[in-house]
Amino acid sequence: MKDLLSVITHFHLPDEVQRIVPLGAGLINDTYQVITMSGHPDFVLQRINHHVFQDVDLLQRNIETVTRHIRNQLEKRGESDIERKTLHFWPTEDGKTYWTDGTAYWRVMTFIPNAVTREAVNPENAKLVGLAFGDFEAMLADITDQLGETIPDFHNMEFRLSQLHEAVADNKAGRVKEVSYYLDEIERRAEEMCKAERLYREGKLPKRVCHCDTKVNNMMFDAQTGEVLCVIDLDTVMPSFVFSDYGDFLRSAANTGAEDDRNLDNINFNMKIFESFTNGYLTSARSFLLPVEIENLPYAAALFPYMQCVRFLADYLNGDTYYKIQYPEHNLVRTQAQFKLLQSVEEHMPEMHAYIGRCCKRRIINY
Ligand code: GN1
Ligand code: MG
Repeated sequence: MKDLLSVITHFHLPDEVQRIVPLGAGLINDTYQVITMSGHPDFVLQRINHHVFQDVDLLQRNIETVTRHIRNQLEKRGESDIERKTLHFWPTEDGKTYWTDGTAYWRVMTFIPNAVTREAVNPENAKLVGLAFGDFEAMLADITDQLGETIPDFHNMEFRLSQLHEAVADNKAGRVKEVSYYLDEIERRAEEMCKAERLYREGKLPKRVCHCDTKVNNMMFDAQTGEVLCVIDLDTVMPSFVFSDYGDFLRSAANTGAEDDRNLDNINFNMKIFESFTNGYLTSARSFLLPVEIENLPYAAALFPYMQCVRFLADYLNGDTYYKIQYPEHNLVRTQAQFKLLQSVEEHMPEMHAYIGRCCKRRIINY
C-alpha cells in the first residue's frame, strides 16, 4: 500500500489520493482502485505484466492510438458522455502514459463512474455485447496499419501448437504421460484449426484491429440503464483475424459452465447466447466483414476453446509459469474444461452455419 502510494506520485493527477484498494480479478495484470479525497473522479492503477507484454512502450502507444481514434469517432458521431465511453490515461512527469522504476511498469486511467462490469451475459443482453464488440472493430477498421502486435503471434494457432510441441519435448514438469489423451485429440484437429493462417498466407483473409480478449467483463455497463459504455482492457488490441473477437467471446460467454469447471457435465455451448451475440455482431460489423470472414465464424467458435485448451495444456506441461493458478492441477482442469466446450461447439456446427445463413439472407449480401 505504501509502495503503491509512492508509485502514484509519478503521475500528474488532478486530485489527492486517499487510499488504494485491489480491483478486479484478471489473470495477467494487477489492478487497483485509487480512491481520491474528493471522490470524483477516482483512478485505476495497474501494474502491467511486462513478462507477458514485453514491449510496454509499444503497448501504451497502441492504446493511446486506439483511445484517441475512438474518441474522434464518437465526437464525429455526435455522441454524448464521451468521457465514460472511452478510456483516458494520465501522463507521468515525462509525458508518457506509463511509469517504470526498471523492475515494474505502471499506468493510471480514469475510473469510469456509475458503471459496472458483468461476469455473465444472458440471451437478452448478449446482442448488446455483440453490437458493442462489432462496433469497436468497425470504429478501428481504418487504422490496422498503425498498430503493432503487443504479444507477437498472440492468436496464431500454428505458433500456439509449436509452443505446445516444445512443452511436450521439454517435459519440464514431468507431466506429459498423464495428458496423452488430450495431446492426441489436439493433434487430430491441428490441420483444420490452422485454417486461418493458411487463408492469410493465400491472401484471402485480412487482419483487422481486434480486441483479442473479448470477455464480457472487459466491457463497462451503465449502472442505471444497463447500456454498454465502452470496451476496456485494451492491452491485446492489435491486428488479428476477426475470429479472435468473435470466437473468444463465445468461448467464455456461451459456456454454460466455468472456464475451469471441474464438473464437465456443467459445460455446454449455449446456442441462445450464440444466436443473440451473432445477431448483434453481424449487425454492427457488416460494414466491413468479407464473406470469407462471415462463413468462417462457426470455425472461430471452435478455434478459441481449442486454442485455449492448447495454451492451458502447454502451461501445465511447463510447470505453470504463465497463468496464475489456485491449486497444482488448475491448468489441467482448465484444459479439460476447454476441451469439453470444444466438443460441444463441434456438435453445434451445422446449426451455427444455418443461423448465420439466415442472418445473412435478411441483412448481408454475398454470403
Ligand atoms: C488471460 O487476464 P485475462 O483473464 O484478461 C489471457 C487470455 C486468455 C485468458 C484465459 C494476455 O486473460 O488470452 O484467454 O487469460 N490474456 C493474455 O482466461 O494472455
Ligand atoms: Mg480482463
